[in-house]
Amino acid sequence: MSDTPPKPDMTTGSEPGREVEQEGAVRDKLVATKEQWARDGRALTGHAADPARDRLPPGQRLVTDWPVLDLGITPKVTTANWTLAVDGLVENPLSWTWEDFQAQPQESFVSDIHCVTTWSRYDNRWEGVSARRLLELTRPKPEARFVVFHSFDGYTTNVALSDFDDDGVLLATTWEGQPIGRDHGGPVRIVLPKLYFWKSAKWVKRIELLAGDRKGYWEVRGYNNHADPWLEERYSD
Ligand SMILES: Nc1nc2c(c(=O)[nH]1)N[C@H]1C(S)=C(S)[C@@H](COP(=O)(O)O)O[C@H]1N2
Ligand SMILES: [Mo]
Repeated sequence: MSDTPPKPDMTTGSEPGREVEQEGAVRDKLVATKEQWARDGRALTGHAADPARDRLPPGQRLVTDWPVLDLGITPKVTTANWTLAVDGLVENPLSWTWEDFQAQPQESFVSDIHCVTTWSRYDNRWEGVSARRLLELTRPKPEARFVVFHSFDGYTTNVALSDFDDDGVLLATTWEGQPIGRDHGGPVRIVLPKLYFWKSAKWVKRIELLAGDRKGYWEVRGYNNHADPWLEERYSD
């Protein structure tokens, strides 16, 4: 019943991966507002929708720009200091530099973004390494069922391995043919097109595979563990 895991602290010292300089500070007011939204059930319509019939999930509105949304810390990650660790319950843990990443087959995928703050943006062309390629190389152990993404700003978010091991899931480096900018999580961010965008970790530095689920930054603050926009899985029950 009282499921209160420790709040992730916003330091990166205990995580594998190179330290990078941070710019800015956590926007406490924004965090408090979003925690209030979760308590209020803000933007819930009470209706599910069918992605085969509709394009816009319930309670969403279309935008044509691309808003920047994060905790307020912008890590100074570059292609020179970026590293990625994939560890936990995998047969073949890996540690990549930018060059290692670029040596992998690159795939392209077009998807829509749905943010829990109610904006959606259609037809984003992403390019990068697919989650499936990463899993093929690292080979999750049979008991691995969950994934936690760790980012250079200290952010974390969690998904089921089955949601990571899915079509269109990318470690993305370009958007609309351009390198993803620092504000949007470049040089490498996760894109999970079937889930609300808070699951798509910016500035990813570590992907950890686990047997048991472990909630991330927003998930411990009242946001839904699964986050399917078609089912309006905005908040936890
Ligand atoms: N590392 C990191 N990733 C993050 C966040 C963050 O604060 N830090 N915020 C999440 C949230 S709440 C959203 S809506 C999207 C926003 O991505 P964008 O700024 O590129 O639109 O990033 C997600 N990934
Ligand atoms: Mo968000």
